[in-house]
Amino acid sequence: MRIKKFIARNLKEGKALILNELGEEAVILSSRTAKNPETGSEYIEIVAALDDSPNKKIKPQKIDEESSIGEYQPARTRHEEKHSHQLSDRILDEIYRIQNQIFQMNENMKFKYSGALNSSLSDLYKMMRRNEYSDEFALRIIGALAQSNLPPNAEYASDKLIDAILNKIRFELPLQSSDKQQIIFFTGTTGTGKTSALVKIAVVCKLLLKANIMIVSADNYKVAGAEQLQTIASIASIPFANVFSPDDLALLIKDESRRDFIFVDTVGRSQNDKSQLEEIKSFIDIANPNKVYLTINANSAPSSIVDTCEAFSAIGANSIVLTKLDELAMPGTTIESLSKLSLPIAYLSNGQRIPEDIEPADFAKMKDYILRLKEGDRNA
Ligand SMILES: Nc1nc2c(ncn2[C@@H]2O[C@H](COP(=O)(O)OP(=O)(O)OP(=O)(O)O)[C@@H](O)[C@H]2O)c(=O)[nH]1
Ligand SMILES: [Mg+2]
Repeated sequence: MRIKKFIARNLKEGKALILNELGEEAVILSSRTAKNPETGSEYIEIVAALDDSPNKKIKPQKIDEESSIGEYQPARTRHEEKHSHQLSDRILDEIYRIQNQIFQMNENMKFKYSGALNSSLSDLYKMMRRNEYSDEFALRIIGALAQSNLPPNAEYASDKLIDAILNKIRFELPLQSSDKQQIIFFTGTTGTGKTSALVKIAVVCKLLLKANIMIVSADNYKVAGAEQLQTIASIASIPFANVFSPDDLALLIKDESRRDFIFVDTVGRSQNDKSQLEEIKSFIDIANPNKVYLTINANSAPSSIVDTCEAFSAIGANSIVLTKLDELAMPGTTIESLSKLSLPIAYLSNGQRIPEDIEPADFAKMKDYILRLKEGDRNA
């Protein structure tokens, strides 16, 4: 839409100027008479517009010699009323057009590399971006796929994509029987499911491996934390003990040498609190465990997953139990951060039921979660 102001000595001259410059399709938006302060002579100021957008819907009011615009009228004429409605319709049209452009710009920014990819790779790229994979990660995966002479078949390419992502995640076998005593720690940030995972895995070891097991709580910070674990242990007929210091734990491990497994629960600590992490490390160091699991809530922010893994690796964590997968809304970000981690994943926890909602982690089960991601894309 072009909008222009015209100054003329009178209406007739003003309309002639508009007709000359904007043509017959132009409409008058406003007009007013004013006085030149220097000469004292009157002049008329007219604002006119021409809708030259290709998809204009409303036929503008034409300017003709009979129109009464510009002359002072205290009340609005029917002509002006109609004119005003046409104007607001056009302004609305313009707002919709701008909104559409902004949406298009956003889409272009989100999928900024899709134009440079062939159609099947572009579909995959868009699917990853919609599922919150970062541009950098999506392009790395797409680049690897492109080099593998991908056929132009989206279904096949998508399967290859999933494999490429999963190949970046390491998996580890669940606990196995051994003829030696095994000490298993559970560590992680607050509320990520340490105690639940411990009980689930302990019960599975007792039932499936017919192992002689014991549960120990080194979490004496949380009010009723140890009591809660003791209650569950007693329901499952699993011996339970509390330890208050690393030395307590060392003594207990010695006294309980006939146990196949001793599962040790620890207090939830922030990955950012080095001194509190050191305290957990003092228990780990003295016990010399076979496995130190780190529970990671699959719904945590990607940066926190990476930071947590680094901080807990530094105190001895060497394997991951990925929890709360049943609450996962957007797997893209989680899968991407997991593929950056140095630790393997051993178990997947997907609910609160003990012991049902835990399973050994592997390629196929993780693939199920990514397939859900594709489902999300279909609904997007
Ligand atoms: N939906 C869902 N909830 C879970 C899962 N694992 C644990 N929870 C729940 O998460 C909450 C915290 O679990 P806990 O096992 O107490 O977590 P924690 O890490 O021991 O917590 P702190 O000892 O307080 O640090 C409980 O309500 C659990 O039932 C899971 O896989 N899915
Ligand atoms: Mg706990």
